[in-house]
This record gives sequence, structure tokens and C-alpha cells, in this order.
Amino acid sequence: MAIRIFFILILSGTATLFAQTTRPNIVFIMTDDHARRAVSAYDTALIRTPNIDRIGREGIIFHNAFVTNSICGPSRAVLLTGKYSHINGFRDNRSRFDGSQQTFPKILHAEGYYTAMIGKWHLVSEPVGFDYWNVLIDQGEYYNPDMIEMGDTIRREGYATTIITDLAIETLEKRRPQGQPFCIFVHQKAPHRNWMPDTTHFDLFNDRDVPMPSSFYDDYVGRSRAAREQDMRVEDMWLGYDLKLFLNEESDETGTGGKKTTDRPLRIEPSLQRLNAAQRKSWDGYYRPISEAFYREHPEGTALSKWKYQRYIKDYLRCIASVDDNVGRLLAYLEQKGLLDNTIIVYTSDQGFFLGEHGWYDKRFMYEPSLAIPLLMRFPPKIPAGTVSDAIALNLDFAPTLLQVAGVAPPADMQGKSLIPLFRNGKAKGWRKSMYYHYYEYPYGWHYVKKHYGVRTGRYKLIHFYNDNDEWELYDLKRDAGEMHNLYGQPKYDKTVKKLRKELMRLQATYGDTTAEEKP
Ligand code: SGN
Ligand code: CA
Repeated sequence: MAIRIFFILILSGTATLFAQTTRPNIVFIMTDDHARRAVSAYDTALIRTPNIDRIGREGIIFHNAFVTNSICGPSRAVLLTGKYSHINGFRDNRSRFDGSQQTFPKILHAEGYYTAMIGKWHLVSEPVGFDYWNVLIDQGEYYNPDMIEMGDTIRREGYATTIITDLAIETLEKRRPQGQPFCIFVHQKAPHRNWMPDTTHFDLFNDRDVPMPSSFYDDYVGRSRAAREQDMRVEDMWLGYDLKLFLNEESDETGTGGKKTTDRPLRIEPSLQRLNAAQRKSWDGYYRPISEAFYREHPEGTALSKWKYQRYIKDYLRCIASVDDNVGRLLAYLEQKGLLDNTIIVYTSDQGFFLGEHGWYDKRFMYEPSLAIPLLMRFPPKIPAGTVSDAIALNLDFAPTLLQVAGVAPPADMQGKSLIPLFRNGKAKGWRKSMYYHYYEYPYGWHYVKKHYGVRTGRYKLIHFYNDNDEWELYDLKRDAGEMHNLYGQPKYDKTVKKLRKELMRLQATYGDTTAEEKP
């Protein structure tokens, strides 16, 4: 009898141990403002990102992944809760996350997962539901950032992308209890404004110009006031802060610059004061000659716009090069520790970004460059290598997907769908054919993008801008991928509009969104 009980104990102990050690781990890598076309798995025109690409090549790549509200804090709140902004309460970057609500890291933690959040947080309240957290303050700094480690603020010397990756590796190596499954969030600041590259990446892209999008000089004819009245044109970027010009006159910062009007020494922009002596030396070595050439050549008109675009896009891409290197380091670590294949690795961004399309930087609009996100996942037990999906995937889906991967049933009040049915071959019967979007940050905040909501199907997009205007836009994405021709109001599209409005109302009812100030 005693022997039998002993065996039962051993067996059940082994079973628990087995279940625990084989429950998959989760590594969720999210960058800040990484446009889909700046990942070479999607488009090779801008940059090579071999390490990010590897995740998709050995797993699945989603070609129609979108966010439900293209701005930072809101996107992160959707990730954690699996609920739309009007439900989780975080509608724009002025909000404060209610950490007492249900989140999927909290559920995983309760189910025995070790949970860690590292890097950009941007939800104002303290992280809840993590065994370990170490986050940037607000937007964070690229160089020598201050980070809050479980309540203590510590300055970390070095470059943010590398530091965040180091902390992630250190957490996996030293902090996490062995034998317990883990879920770690690696949230980079890069490539967020003001696009400060690591000193090790200055030499990239110096030998060529990056192609400018054909819509760079967009005149917004036929589109809403929202498109015309935003404040996010590359042409209006700040010369010192955004474009790293050493300043001659105070007015150079937001003016169009061009001529060196006095013989006063060129001054560096105040945000660069954080750099230590070695970083500063390297920084000055690269940017000072650029500033001197600028004042020598004083570009104007289109020459100035082109100069600004190249300065912007090259620094943006250099920040991504560093992200890619660090993704490589993290993958190599997991591989070396034998963790790679029992871990689901997700690579994504908190939203897309304009890389000069319509003349813009930033995001917020429901237009494709900011609505779409890169989304690649690797998980050999469930995802065959080389899987491609055209299905509409949303950031709303991350929470239920990752819970299900961990063997936990997603709570019924989560509004996303598990992406697991798409893992086998990128398709699933009865999958959603449309998505709902709602953006709120107006008239306060940055860039003055008017409030709007809309619906996107495989082919069409209908947007309603409201609040201080009441305008609609309709795009046929098949014929007009660049969203240059607003078809709303053309009689030939009346039927399409009617159908889309019906779908919009259906989605608003499904998700319980009564926050739109004017209903269609
Ligand atoms: C900062 C940026 C804005 C940007 C917001 C929101 N200005 O305020 O350009 O739109 O963040 O970005 S900066 O001068 O501080 O760089 S988000 O990704 O956090 O939503
Ligand atoms: Ca962002």
C-alpha cells in the first residue's frame, strides 16, 4: 500500500513537473512605431532585417495585421486586455491605465507563469501582474535612459535598444525560476521619434539615398479636412531635435533654416545633453560635418524637403538596424539555452508609421501605413515554417492567442480572437472579414489628427472623421493602395458605402462602442 501511494505521488509529481516544463514560454517583442515596410520580410526597398525576418520564415508572417487605435498607450492597453479602448478605458495618450482590471499577464501569472515586462510601458500607472518589471519613464530616452526597476529609478549607461535586450537576457538567465514557464515582454523604445541611432550604426545608408514615396508631395485634393489640417509633415520637422542639425540661430529649430547668419559657434540641441563624453564625441563626429555642409549648401524648396526626408528616414532605419541586431542576440540566447523551440516568439510594433507617405511622419490615421503592423511569429510545435497569412489579424487578438498557447481558456469578455486557427496554413473557416478602428486624441496632444472611426474589409475602407468636422472617406484598396482617391460621394459607390456603413454599425454594436460622437 505504502509503495503504491509512493508511486502515485511520484507519478503525479512527474506529471505536474512535465506539464510545467513543457508549457510553452512566450517572448513578446514589440517595437515602438515600426512601419511594416521597414521589415524586409514585407518589403526589401528600405532595409534588411534578417533576424526579424527569420521569425516569420521559420514561422508565420501576417500580411494584414492591424491595430484598433494607432497610438502608443492605447495600443499597449489593447495588448494587455484584449479589449477595445472604449472598454479598457485607455483612449489616448493622456489616459491612465487602470491596473486593477483583468490583463492576460495577470492571468498567466495566476496560472503559474513567471511574467516580466521590460522597456517601454507608457501606461502611466505602475505595471501590475509581473514578477519583474523594469520600464522606461514615459517615452524613455535613447541614450543612458532612466528606468524604473520595481519602483526604483536607476540610470542605465548605454543605448536603450541594447540595454532592454540585455535586461531581457539577464532576466531569463538569472531572475526567472528554472522549471517554470515564462512570459516576457521586450518592449523597445526604438524607432520612436526623435530617431537617435546608436553610435555603432552611423555608417549605414551613407552611400545611397532612400527612395521617397510617390505621395510625398500629396496635395490632399478630394480628401477630408483631417488629411489637410494635420501637423505631421516631414517638411515641418524640427531641424535640431528631429534632424540633428547643430543650430546656428534659435529660429533654426522650427524654421526652414538654410543660411548661417552669424559666426556664432553651432550649438547642439538640448535633448542631446544626456550623452556621455564618448557618445558625444562619436555623435559630433558624425553629425557636425552634416550640419556644416547644410549651412554651406543652404538647401531650399524641394532640395530642402529632400534633405529633410533623407535625414529623417536614415536615422529611423538606423534605429531599426539596432533593433534587428538585438532580436538576433535574443534569438541566439534562446537557441543556445535550448529554449527556442518551446517558446512562441512574437515580433510586432505598437502601431505602424508614415515613412513619408502623404508627406508625413507619425501615425494616428486609419490609413494603411499607420494602421498596419508587422506581425511575425515563430512556434514550431504549432506553426509550420514558411506559413503566410492574409487573414485580418488585430492587436486585440494577442491576449486570447497567447492565453490559448499557454493552455488557458481566454475569458469570454475579451474581444479579440485567438489566432491559433491560422497557425496551420494561414487560413481559417469563418474568420473575420472586416475590422473596426477608433482613434480619439484630438484636439489636444500632438499632430492634430481629428477623431475618427471606420471599417476596413479586404478591399475597402470607410472612415468617418467627426468632432469638429463631419466627413467621410472611402478607399478601394485594390485599385488605390496608396489611398489617394476618396470615392465617398460618387454615386457609383453608393451601394458599397451603404454596405460598409451597415458593417460599421454591426461592429460598433458587437464591440459595444457607443463613444462615437456622431453615428453614421
Ligand atoms: C511624442 C512625440 C510625438 C508622438 C507622441 C506619441 N513627440 O510626444 O511626435 O506622436 O510621442 O507617440 S516628441 O517630441 O516627444 O518626440 S506614441 O508612440 O507614444 O504614441
Ligand atoms: Ca508608438
